[in-house]
Amino acid sequence: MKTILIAAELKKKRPDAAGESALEELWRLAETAGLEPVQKIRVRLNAWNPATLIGSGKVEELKGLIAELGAGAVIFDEELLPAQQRNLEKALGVTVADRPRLIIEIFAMRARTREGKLQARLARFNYSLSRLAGHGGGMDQQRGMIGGRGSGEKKIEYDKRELRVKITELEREIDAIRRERSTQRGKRDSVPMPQVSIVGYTNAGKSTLLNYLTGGKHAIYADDKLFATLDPSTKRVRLPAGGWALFTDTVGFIQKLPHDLIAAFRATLEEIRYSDLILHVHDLSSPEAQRQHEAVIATLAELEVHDIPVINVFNKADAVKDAAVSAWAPGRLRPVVVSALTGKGVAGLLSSCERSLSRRWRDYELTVPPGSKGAIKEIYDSCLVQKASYGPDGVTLRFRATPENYARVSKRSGNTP
Ligand SMILES: Nc1nc2c(ncn2[C@@H]2O[C@H](COP(=O)(O)OP(=O)(O)OP(=O)(O)O)[C@@H](O)[C@H]2O)c(=O)[nH]1
Ligand SMILES: [Mg+2]
Repeated sequence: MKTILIAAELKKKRPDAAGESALEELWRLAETAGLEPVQKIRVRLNAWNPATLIGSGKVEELKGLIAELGAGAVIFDEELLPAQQRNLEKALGVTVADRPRLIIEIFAMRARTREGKLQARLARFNYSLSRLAGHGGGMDQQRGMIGGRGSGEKKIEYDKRELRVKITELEREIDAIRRERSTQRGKRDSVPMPQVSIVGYTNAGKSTLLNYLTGGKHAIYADDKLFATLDPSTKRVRLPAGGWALFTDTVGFIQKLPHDLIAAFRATLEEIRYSDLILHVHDLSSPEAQRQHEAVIATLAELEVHDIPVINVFNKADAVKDAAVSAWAPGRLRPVVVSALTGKGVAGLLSSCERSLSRRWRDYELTVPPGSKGAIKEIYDSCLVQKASYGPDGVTLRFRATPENYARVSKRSGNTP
């Protein structure tokens, strides 16, 4: 469907590159959603119009453009109030949507696992419900839009009830899956390895990086598309000095990520809070790297991720000249520059990960009596073995581990910690 993209801003705001880049991103989002963007326009307004956002004059111009281009949809970069969306649809005679709606549709299209699909549906229903309930104005706004009370209002009440029932059902289903996952996490924790979360703006190269780290063994889907990954995947990665860590690749962030989506995907995203280390992957080749960095920081704050060490990974180094590396605030961010595509810098990145994770490690020594093969394997899996010597009492291992891991393996090998 031919689609016109529109970004509106107030005249009193100085025009900057942000508006243009938001439109370009919206273009890619529209393509990802299977639409055919044909034109992007920026309009500058004296004030926001409560009924149509852009005012009647601009609406008329837009109508002309729609006819001229044969467009079937208009998408706004700004979030539209429910009334504005309906008024615009009525005035323009084509589908009108906004950025949050588009992102929610993409999530619904691209989710693969059952949990991902349910979460995307939940986001969609919540979005629809908030549209029905109206923003702030409540029912009054609805009346204004529909032009009176009566059957329209009853229909809305009915739809709202239906939606609430569906939302409750979905939440229950998601909750069941979540409990299942926390049991899995429990199992994982029984051989606790350090957990590393890979986060970053969509298309930064998170999945490509995890693929490289696992030697391409698991072939996580990576693509030059927005939101290529919706369902998290966790892989075991060997650290340079030995020992393992679990790396989780997850859904990418974007500017103005809709709240309904964050709420619906909260369970998935909250896993980040359990990690020992965060790798924040940046696309160094993007002129928007700084804005993207800020969008990611804002989303992490919204997810209440605090106090976890972060390594700022500047990816796609192969695609830029050196100068770009120092283009913005690198000192403060202490970036580790890599190319996930060629593998350049990745070994150094792993060493940085190990250094960061090892802050909680201590030196231990343990003698495992003969016949406890399981215990030895567990020590090798979850600790950093430095020396093993064989004697009459069994194997004496010198290793580094977190205090929790030491307590566990020493119990397992029949020692009292
Ligand atoms: N030149 C270059 N391209 C890269 C590099 N890393 C990733 N890419 C490309 O960037 C695109 C996005 O990579 P992904 O790994 O899918 O990115 P992602 O961060 O997982 O993206 P989402 O899952 O959509 O959030 C793909 O086309 C990759 O081939 C790199 O180091 N250099
Ligand atoms: Mg990905």
